[in-house]
Amino acid sequence: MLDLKKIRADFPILKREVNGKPLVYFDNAATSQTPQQVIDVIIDYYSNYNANIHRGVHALSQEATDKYEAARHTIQKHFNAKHAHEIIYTSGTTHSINLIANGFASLLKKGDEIIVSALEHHSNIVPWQMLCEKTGAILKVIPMNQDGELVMHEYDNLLNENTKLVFTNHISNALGTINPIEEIINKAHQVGAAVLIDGAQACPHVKPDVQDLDVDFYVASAHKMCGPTGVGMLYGKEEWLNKLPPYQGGGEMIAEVSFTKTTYAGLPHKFEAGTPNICGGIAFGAAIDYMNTIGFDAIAKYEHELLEYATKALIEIEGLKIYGTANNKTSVVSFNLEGIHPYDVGTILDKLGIAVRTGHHCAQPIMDFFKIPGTVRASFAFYNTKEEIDALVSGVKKAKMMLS
Ligand code: C6P
Repeated sequence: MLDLKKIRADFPILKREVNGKPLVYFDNAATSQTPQQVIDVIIDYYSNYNANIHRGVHALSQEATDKYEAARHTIQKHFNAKHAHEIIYTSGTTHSINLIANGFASLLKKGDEIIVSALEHHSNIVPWQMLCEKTGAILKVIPMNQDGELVMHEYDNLLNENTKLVFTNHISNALGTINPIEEIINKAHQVGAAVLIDGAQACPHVKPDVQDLDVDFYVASAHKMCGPTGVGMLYGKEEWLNKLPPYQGGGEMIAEVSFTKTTYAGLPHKFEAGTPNICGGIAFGAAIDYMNTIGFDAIAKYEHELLEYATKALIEIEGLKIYGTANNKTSVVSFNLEGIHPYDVGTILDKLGIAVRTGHHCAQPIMDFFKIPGTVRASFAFYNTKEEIDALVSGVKKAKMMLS
């Protein structure tokens, strides 16, 4: 059981009003809110030990370095990576994916194949298209069905000895579908392909074990799991990270530099050129600590209750259609009211203090599949309540009345 009163008191933003109404924040899939415990860590960093890391002998630099590296260990432990140097700090999921796509440019040749899923966010489509343009590799897509589930027997047909990389998200941002990543990983490994899983939408809800999954790469953003924006991580198996070339050149990522030859630093620094988001990295660790004190089992159970409660109430509204009806899904409800543009519904909800996302959710191929311009997406976090869902349902009814 979650102590909702105590949890909500941790989030100062939940006390504010929007348009004269109490804020109901249901845009958690875009970015989650930040608890005071993480805000305090950010304030502490800039108030007491702001300094560049891995560079100075002075006390502030050493303190900042120690805390930044301690946060890397927190991330390692959370994802159960074998080594801390398998955790690369990045600016977020998009950066992590581009780093891998760039690295694979030197490993792929014409005719090699990359498999992605039909449920991908644009950040999981465009970098692979760019990689294919560069290398002559071919992009193949695992199709989806009307429930927003991947058609797994089609995946079997796509895999072959030319498959070099398989890429899917763990959970779809637009529909909430939880993908069968264990099966995806096992089958890809049977043909010798590497697997990258985008955990951006999974990490706020579940605690992935990268060794147990035997995944080659796993990526996430801090801002979707109670941390700040502009920081994220890439987990990569040591042997894969050693195989990939550096992404960017600059300070920090070198062993020695001369005008005739430069040698690169070892892991993880080879992939961390320049001054990183130091405060962000430390706060990322604090966010993970915070979420673990709430507990991922309790989070998943409560969010499932919210999902069922919202789904049941919303489908009773005549003319409302939910997109994404997979058996296995997380706390995201994407829907439309018949004949009404999602943007108009979102605008009315905003007037009522309810924050939802509207549009294609950076997943245009999913919207094309359903032949719609977009949806209204309400995404719930562990600090949301059933009373807030009641407010959403009555807001949607009001929007329907005003716009019909
Ligand atoms: N989805 C959403 O509203 P960044 O922006 O790099 O932190 O994350 C990109 C990203 C990658 N994969 C998935 C599955 C995602 O959901 C996102 C971000 C947000 O759905 C903003 S578009």
